[in-house]
Formats: sequence, C-alpha cells, structure tokens
Amino acid sequence: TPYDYIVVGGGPGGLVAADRLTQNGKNVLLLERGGPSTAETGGNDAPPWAPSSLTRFDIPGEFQAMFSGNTYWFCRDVASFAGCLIGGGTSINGGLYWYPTDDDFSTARGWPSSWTNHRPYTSLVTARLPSTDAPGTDGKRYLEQTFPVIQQMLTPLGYSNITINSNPDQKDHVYGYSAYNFQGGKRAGPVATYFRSAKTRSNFKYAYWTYVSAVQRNGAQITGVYTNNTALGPNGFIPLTAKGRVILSAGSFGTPRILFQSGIGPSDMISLVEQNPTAAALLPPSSQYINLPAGENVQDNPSINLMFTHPSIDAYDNWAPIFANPRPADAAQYIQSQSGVFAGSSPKVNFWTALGGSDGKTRYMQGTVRPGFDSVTTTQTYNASQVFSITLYLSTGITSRGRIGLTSSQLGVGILTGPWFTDPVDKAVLTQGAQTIINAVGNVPGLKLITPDLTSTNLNDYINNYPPSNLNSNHWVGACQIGAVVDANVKVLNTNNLFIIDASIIPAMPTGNPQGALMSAAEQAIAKVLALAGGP
Ligand code: 6FA
Repeated sequence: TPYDYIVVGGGPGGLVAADRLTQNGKNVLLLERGGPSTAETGGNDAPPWAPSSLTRFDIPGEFQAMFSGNTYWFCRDVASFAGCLIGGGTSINGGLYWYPTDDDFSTARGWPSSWTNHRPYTSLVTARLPSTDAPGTDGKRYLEQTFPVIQQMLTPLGYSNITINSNPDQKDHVYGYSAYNFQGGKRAGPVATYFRSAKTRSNFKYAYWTYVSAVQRNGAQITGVYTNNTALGPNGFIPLTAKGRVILSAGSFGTPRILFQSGIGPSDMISLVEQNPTAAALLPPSSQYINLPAGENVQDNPSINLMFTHPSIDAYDNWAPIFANPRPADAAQYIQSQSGVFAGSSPKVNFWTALGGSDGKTRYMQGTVRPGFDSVTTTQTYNASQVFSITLYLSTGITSRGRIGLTSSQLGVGILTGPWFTDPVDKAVLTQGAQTIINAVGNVPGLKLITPDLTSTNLNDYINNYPPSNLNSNHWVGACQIGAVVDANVKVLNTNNLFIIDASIIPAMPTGNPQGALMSAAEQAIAKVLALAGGP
C-alpha cells in the first residue's frame, strides 16, 4: 500500500511528527527498527521484583541499570549509545527534561529567523508533557541528600535556588531540583503522549522491527523506502503516494546513514556505500548523487565527572543492585504506589552558570548531581557509601565540532572526529568552571573531593587525560543541520519530498539536555511541513 507520509524512526522526533500528521488526517506509516519499550507499547521486560506491567523502561529508577547486562536496547551498529526501540533515546535515557530557552532557538545559535518564535511550539509540548521535579505519585522527593550539600557549596558563589522549568531563560548562577519527563511515577516522554494519541487513529499504522536502509529516489523525487520487512511490500519496498513525503527521524547517527545509502552526503561516505554490494544496488546513478555535509559539524556536550564524599550522602549502593536485588522497602513502595526512590532516576540536582572565554564568547556550564553513579579513581581512603558525583557539561556557546559517519563499508556508524575540545577555548572554559566548583568544597564541612585526586594529580592533567569516550554526553546535534543539509522547512536540500525531524537538524548545543528543545523543534518542524504546499 502506498502512504502519504512514511516516518522513519520512532524516537521523539518521529513520534511528534507522526502524531501531528495523523491528527491532520494524513495517512501515515511509522517504521521503527527496534521493538517495544514500556508496557503500553507491548514491552514486558520487567525486573524480577516487579510485575510485567512495570518494565525496566517504565521504572525511572532503573535508568542506571541500562548500561550493563544484555543491553539489546542500544543499536549494535552505532559506536555510541543510541536507543533502538520505540521512543528511541527517550525510552532509555535519564529523563532529564528542560524547557528550552529563547537563546536555544536564536539566530545566534544557527536557526533561521523563521524559527526563533519557539514559544507556541514549546507550549504545545509542555501542555502535553509537563515536567516534574517530584516524580512519584505521593509528590515527595527521595534520596535528596545531595541537595543541601550543593546548596551549601553554591550559595556563597551567588547561586539562587529556583524551580528550573518555571524560569527557562534563567541559566546563570541557578540551581534546583532535577526535572524529568516522568508522569505518575513512570517514564512518560513522547511514548506516553504523542505515540499514545497517534495509535488511536485509523489513519496511523506502525511497524516494529523494520529497518529502513535507503529511500528510493529518482533525482529529486523520493518514491518510497527500502526496508527489511517483506510483510509490508514486495522485497520490503514501501511506495509513497504521488504527492507523498518521507520524514527521516532515525536520530543523529541513523538519519545520516540513510542519506548516505540514498546517495546523499559527502563523497567519501557514498563511496563506502558503493563498496558494499547490497547497499550499492539501492543507490541511484552517480549522476544523481547530492553532495551535502551530512554527519559534519556535529556537537555534543563535553562532560567530566567530579566525585565527592559527604557524611550525609546515601550513595544508594552505587545503583548496582537496582535490577536484581533492590532494597526491599523501596521496591515494595514502588510496586504499591509508584512512589519512592524508584519513581525518579539518578540525577537529583542541576545547576547552570555562564562563563566567559578568552575568545570573548559566553559558554554555559551545566552541573548534574547524582548519589553514587561513576567509578572513583583515587589514592585516598574514602567511604564508598557516601559518594556522589557532579557531572559538569559545557553547553550553549561551545565552539568545538566534530564528524560522525560510516566507519567502513560494513556501514556501521560512529564518531569519525570527536566533537569535544577541538577548540582549546572550550577546554579552558570547562577547566575554569570546574575549578570554581572545586574551590567551593571548603564551603561545606565534611565535604571531600576524591576524583580528581588532587593529592596525586591536578585538574589540568585530569581533564587533559580524560578518555575521549568518557567526554561523550550522548546529546548529539547538528549532523543534518538546518541551513546546511535541510532548509527552513526541514526539507533535504535539492530534494522535492524528503524531510528530517530529529536531533540532527538542531544547529547548536541547547542549554540543557536536549530532548525538551528537540520536541519543541519537532512540533515546529511538522507545522512547517504541513504548511508547505505540494504535499499530500
Ligand atoms: N536527553 C535528555 O534531554 N535528557 C536525558 O536525561 C538524556 N539522557 C540520555 C542518556 O542517558 C543516553 C544513554 C542517551 C543515549 C541519550 C540521552 N539523552 C538525553 C539524549 C536524548 O535521548 C536524544 O537527544 C533524543 O532521544 C534524540 O531523539 P531523536 O528523535 O533525534 O533520535 P533517537 O535516537 O531518540 O530515535 C531514533 C529512532 O529511530 C530510534 O527509535 C531508532 O531505533 C530508530 N531508527 C534508527 N535507524 C533506523 C532505521 N534505519 N530504520 C528504522 N528505524 C530506525
């Protein structure tokens, strides 16, 4: 069957797009390479202590367990963490959720002037998916011992305590409780909102376990998609209606790969596709290749961890027993009422500040505070049950950029040039910000910095020697950025009917973890697609 719109990928970008298209009467097929996640999507992968209706994807407190065991929910052919299941990253991530700032959508950050009025679109998102900083059904916060410690550290530095999402534009010298996209003590995100409403409509179809390798293209005109799902069409090919459109929402790694396999992208990437006989057979003739910088100029927050101990902290056994053998009272409380420690994920406090660089530019630094969490490297003796971490991310204003793309003709994707600290000013600014936080240790009686271990190293060496893969924050943007790969209507340049709606179109790092800004961008993008003449 031909479709008006084929949406490739069921992450936040694809789910917002599919819901709005079906709401507007379009005939939509959503293709997701992975399978179900939360119980309402058909998932049943629950921890041994919970009923199957409370899967590991539903329970916010299982977040730290996403990184060990058989991590089938991550894409095997992406050499960085990427969610390969319905909901994409939002079904496995920490759930930190920030309403975007006006600056996040400014022309200074690379947006076209037609995009700067983001507030109506942000309001659409926040009306359906309000954030919460007290995620359980009882409205109480748990495991919050880090809050007073951070408060004592930051108050003498001039920081104020605010409800962060009530003041989205205030990102200098502020801290507050972490805000999440959870509802009723469970992971919510786009799956429990946009996907849920799309599924009620008869003009919406979706298929799991369906991998899209390329679009079929005759010059500028897309005519369908090539998939591995032969139940959906002969040889897995699914056609578009005459005026139909394809929307790629396969994420920062997945979308560029589909472009390359469709003969769109830098020539070195397309030549790797040509070397793969199966993929080469789907390429258009070389005279129809479209040279665009897909995969280039990406950003991700460079981030480093500082580890501390304080006698008031409960390190929560570093989250190790949460899947197999949690604290019985916490597990029982969660099953009973979706409240308690398991109703939240590991981050508990967040803070931001603006920092000046030697190049005259302002960069923002975000701090995320969690009990336990990361491994400690120290020669000092310390009490492991009192450990907490501060992850410091450099965000809006960073100037470093890198490149992602195919790593070989096997068509795996990964990081070709790391985007962290390619500009030394970024590193100097993050070092300066970290030093300020370290200097504040003395503000809190009993607080001890254990990593970096300043008895055996110094902060500069710690950051200089930081393993590049550990600088990765999984917040990729920019791979198909607006203005360079897509136009202001998110249409791929030099095509008639191919669009992109996912994190790859965002031109520069937002101020906070990106899913809030991305969902606002997706609302705005799909409104522009619907308004664009010539479609179905
Ligand atoms: N962002 C936040 O705002 N807060 C957080 O706490 C946060 N934490 C994390 C985190 O802890 C991890 C481990 C990761 C990986 C990311 C985190 N992020 C966080 C980032 C956030 O999740 C991403 O920015 C966001 O999910 C990006 O949304 P996109 O729509 O751009 O892309 P996704 O990767 O989420 O979804 C793509 C979908 O397409 C997936 O479902 C995938 O299976 C599917 N897909 C990919 N290739 C495909 C293909 N060829 N055919 C069909 N489907 C495909």
